Amino acid sequence: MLKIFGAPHSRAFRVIWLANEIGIPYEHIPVTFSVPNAQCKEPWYLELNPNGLVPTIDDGGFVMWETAAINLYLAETYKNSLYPSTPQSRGRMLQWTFFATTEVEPALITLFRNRVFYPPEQRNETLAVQAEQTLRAKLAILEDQLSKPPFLGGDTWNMADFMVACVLYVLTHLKLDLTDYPKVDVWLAASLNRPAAQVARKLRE
Ligand SMILES: N[C@@H](CCC(=O)N[C@@H](CS)C(=O)NCC(=O)O)C(=O)O
Repeated sequence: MLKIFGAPHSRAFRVIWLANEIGIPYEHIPVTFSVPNAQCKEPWYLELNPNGLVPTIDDGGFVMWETAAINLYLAETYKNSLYPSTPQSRGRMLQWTFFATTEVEPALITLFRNRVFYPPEQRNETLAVQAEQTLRAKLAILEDQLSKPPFLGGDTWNMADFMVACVLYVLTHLKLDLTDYPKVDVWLAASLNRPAAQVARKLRE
């Protein structure tokens, strides 16, 4: 059975959401990542993932890490209706995946750390302001896209939508004003309210 390593409030959340979304049976091993008790730095875990971060999966002996890669692998391996069926729609899924992980996520995480996660005395407001500016520019691109077909994947919510929505989940902790991005706001809320997302969100509580 698929094993998913990583505390439910880590990026493992995204893998747990997908496993529920496409109906893969799995065992969840909630490896911790915060100091001083970071199990992801223990030798047994480093054998699985030399990068010492969560999540990691073991799919019947095939071990891999990097969240987005894991989810693309699972979606392709366990056939399901969310996986795009043409080279073009798969290209679009990859486009939005790289956009989410390389363009959106760094700004989102910097903003989250400096507005929410770090203790107040460690927060850097200059970095937060820059990150918010970058993030808003990326949200404007998503807003524009969602004004055309209703979903990033086209006419239906598919893996392209999943790969972006699971990264944007952090927004729910930021309480960023999304008035300028009404379509993103509605699309994200609907994505995060999907039954599979709710299962994964419940584990974080
Ligand atoms: N690019 C990696 C990042 C993984 C990552 O940073 N995971 C965090 C938890 S969400 C972690 O393990 N942090 C522990 C650390 O930074 O030492 C991925 O997407 O899987």
